[in-house]
Formats: sequence, structure tokens, C-alpha cells
Amino acid sequence: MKEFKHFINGEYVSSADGKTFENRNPIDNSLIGLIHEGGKTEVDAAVQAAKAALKGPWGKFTQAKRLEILHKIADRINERFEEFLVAECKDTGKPRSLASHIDIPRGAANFKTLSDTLINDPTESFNLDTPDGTGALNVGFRKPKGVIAVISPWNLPLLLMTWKVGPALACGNTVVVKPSEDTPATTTLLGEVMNECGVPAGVFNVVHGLGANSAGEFLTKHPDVDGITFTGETSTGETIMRAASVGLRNISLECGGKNPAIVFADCDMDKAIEGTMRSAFANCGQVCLGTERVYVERSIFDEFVNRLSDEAKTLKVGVPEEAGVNMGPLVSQEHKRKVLNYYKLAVEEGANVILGGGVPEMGGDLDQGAWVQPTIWTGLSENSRTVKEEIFGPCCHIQPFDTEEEAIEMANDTVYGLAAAVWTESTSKAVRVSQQLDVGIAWVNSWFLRDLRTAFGGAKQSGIGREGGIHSLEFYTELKNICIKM
Ligand code: NAD
Ligand code: 6OD
Repeated sequence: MKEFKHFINGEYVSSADGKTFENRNPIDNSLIGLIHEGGKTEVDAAVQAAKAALKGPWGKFTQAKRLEILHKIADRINERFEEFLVAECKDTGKPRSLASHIDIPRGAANFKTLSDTLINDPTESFNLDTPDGTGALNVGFRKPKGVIAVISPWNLPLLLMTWKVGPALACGNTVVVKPSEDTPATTTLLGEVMNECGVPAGVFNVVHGLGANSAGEFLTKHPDVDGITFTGETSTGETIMRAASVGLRNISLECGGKNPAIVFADCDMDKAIEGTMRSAFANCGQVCLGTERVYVERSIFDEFVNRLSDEAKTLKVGVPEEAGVNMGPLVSQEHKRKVLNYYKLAVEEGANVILGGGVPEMGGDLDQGAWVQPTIWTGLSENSRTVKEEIFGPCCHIQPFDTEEEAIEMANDTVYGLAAAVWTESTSKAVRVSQQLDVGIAWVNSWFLRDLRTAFGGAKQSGIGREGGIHSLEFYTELKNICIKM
């Protein structure tokens, strides 16, 4: 039986009390292995290892040495690509084509691109006049923040974890990662890579477990954690923010979304359909940046609905390794129940079900899996829960609009503010609309196109802070001013 152990101080260790929980494959609910559940003992051991490592060789490495190691990590993930790919696909059920294109390469690249950007950022300096005429020189100096807790979700497990671990290490911090209880595999595997690449013991630690009253809560409440970076649901972000308030620890929160797409009549319809197919259905709709609300100008509404629905009918739902498959199951039985409750609610709220709304027949053992159909609705009120709440499944609601102002108003009428997509061939309209959308990222005629040097994060209840490029420096370092009297 496969076991997923903690990785503490450079070694794989079991939970002291022997407590484990199951890791199940979402394609057929079969048992993948047992995950060790971390308690206060394991969290404390990991945090103490991380704290000690700050004072060990890691703390004395030059930037160049750290950078060299981070590049090695990226290269090693790529050398062990197939192992990471198999592990990620087993945990999530996602198609190999998707994970080999996004999850694993981006998971590796996060160690390179971000560390290169951070290391090339200058700090400020100011000359201050003084009454004696000699002046003072002020020089900005960045120090690692210390021990960083990284709490990550299950939808892009390796990518979203390394997105934080890469810059944290580049800035000289040490980390304790608590991966999602649903997807322990690639984070566990990364421990081996860290050892292979000469990362000193204690710099990268992993404690498995659940959230409340388990490793997640114990880690975020640990007084020796200096900063907490989190990706996950907004409600969990609120809990973590409360935990971080004790001791005034810094937080970076990347949370949920209910992202709009606005499709204007002057769009290139082929591009808009192709982009919306990806933004609504990629990763079985489990992308925080995904589109769940589509606003379409009335003159092209029927054509858009018909074309999106025809295209969605061609999605091939199946197991990760099957050729041509572009949609897998949801991540777990629990998430399947949540998404199916929304499918039921949509009907109760009066939706026209244009496509899907149920569970596909997969046959054999696969019928035990977390499969749901790609689903498209129209006809719901903008105040319905289906349109207001994040579902995180392969579904979207399409609503017509008559004016640009109305589209912007509806797009912004949400507590979230993560991402949006605007489809138009008019550049001035694209810029004008994008500027008015209350989101962290607005795509024009594209979706999930990422330049890792740019700021990433959410407005409103989609998060606090920005990471990416030099913006990660703000969170992962403590900026001090050294004032030198001349
Ligand atoms: P989640 O909030 O349930 O869990 C995320 C992580 O937090 C897990 O590791 C979990 O164990 C941990 N956790 C849960 N309760 C905790 C607690 N009380 N204290 C400490 N840790 C706790 O989220 P999820 O279901 O894994 O992921 C899906 C959600 O993540 C969606 O809402 C999605 O929009 C969001 N997400 C956001 C982004 C972004 O960049 N903004 C990216 C991906 C996913
Ligand atoms: O591309 C990224 O860096 C990023 N953080 C993507 C988030 C995707 C959410 O599911």
C-alpha cells in the first residue's frame, strides 16, 4: 500500500500517532494509498526544522548559489516529468494532455522564471540633506521573511504550490507546505527532488493533513511561522486571516472567483467559442480563473449559445491516459456532491438546461468515479444562487446583454474579483471595458495566458495581495531601510 509521509528536515517521516486517511482516485474511487495525518507534533517539528534551517547553510548561501539550486530543481522536475505527471493525474483524474501541457511544466518553471525576476530587482536609495551638510544615504535592503507556511489547494496541485515555494526560496526563506488532503502526491515527490538538488535539510518541509483541527489549522496558528501564503476558498482564507492576526503575521490570499466573460457582437466568434470552451471546461471547470458567467450581446446570443453547446458536446470525457480525452472527473466524491447540488439548484431556480446537468454513464468501475457532465444554462436571474456562487465545476450560465454599461454592471455585480475575459475586435472597447472590471486580471481575446513577471491576485473577496514577478518580493521579503549618516 502506497503511503504519503511527511517530509521534515530532509527525511520522510510517519505521523507519531500513526494516524492516516485515504487517498482515492477520482476516476473510479479506488484507493491510491494512505496519507499520514499531521498533528501538532509534526507541524511543530517541521516549523522548528524550517526555523533552524534559516540559520544553517541555506542562510549563508549567496543569491547566485540559491538561484543555481532553484534552476536545478526545475531541471530535475523536468527530468522526472513522467513520475510527476502520473502522480498528478492519479490524484486529480485530469487528462495527461492537460497536465503535461500546464501542471508539470509550469510547476517546474515556477522555480526558474520567478527566481530570475526576483534576483534582478533593484532596491531604492535616497540621499537625505542634513543640517550639518554632510547628508545621509538611505539604502533599501531586503531580508527573507523567515518561515513561510504554504497552504495549497487540489486543482493544480504542483503548479499552485511551486508558484509560492519557488519565490519563497528564491528570497531565502524556508517553507512548510500543507498540500490539499485530496492531492498529496506531487508535493511529496518534490521532497526527493529537493534532496537530489542539494537543498539543505529543513528548507523545504511538507506536513500532510486536513484543514480545521488538523495540520492546516496547527500550521497557520504556529507562532514561529512568519508569513502565510494561501490558495483556496474565500471562507478558508477568512479563517486563515483570523489565525494570522495573532502575532500580526503577514498573509497572501488567493481565493475564489465567479468570473465573467463578456462577448461583444464584434468579436471573432471562432476565437470566443474556443476561449470560452477552455475557460468554462478546462480541468473539468476546476480553475479559479475559469468562466462561470458568460454575458453575450443580444444580437449574437442564440448563435453563441448554439455554437458553445455544439462544441461542448464534442468534449471527450474519459480517463487521463486515453487518447483524445479533454475532460476528466471532478477531484473527489465530495466535490461531485457539491457540483451536482448546484446542477439541481439551477433547475429549481428556473434554468433552461441547454446541455448536461447530470452524470455521464462511464461504464464498469468508472461509474464509481467523480464524473459530471459539462453543463450550460440560460434563463436564470442574475440574483440566483447559481449565478452568484462559485461552483468550481464544468458549467456556465449564459446571459444576454444590450449595452456595454449593462454588461460591465452585471460582470461586476459579484463579491468576487479574480478574473474576466473580454471578447471583441475593437481595441478601444477592449481597453475601456477591461479598465472598468473589478478584477485582478482581465484577458482580452484570450484566457489563462500568463506572463509570470506580472502581478497575480484577486480584488474584493478573491484575495489579498499580489504575487508574481517583483510583486512576490513584497510578500516574501522584509524591506528595511538602512540610513547611513555621512
Ligand atoms: P480549500 O480552501 O478547501 O482548501 C485549500 C487548502 O486549505 C487545503 O490544503 C486545505 O486543507 C486547507 N485548509 C482548509 N481549512 C483550513 C483551515 N481552517 N486552516 C488552514 N488550512 C485549511 O480550497 P480547495 O477546495 O482546496 O480549492 C478550491 C478553491 O480554491 C476554490 O474556491 C478556488 O477558487 C480556489 N482557488 C483560488 C485560486 C487563486 O489563485 N485565486 C487558485 C486555485 C484555487
Ligand atoms: O498561473 C498562475 O500563476 C496561477 N496562480 C494560476 C491559478 C489558477 C487557479 O486555479
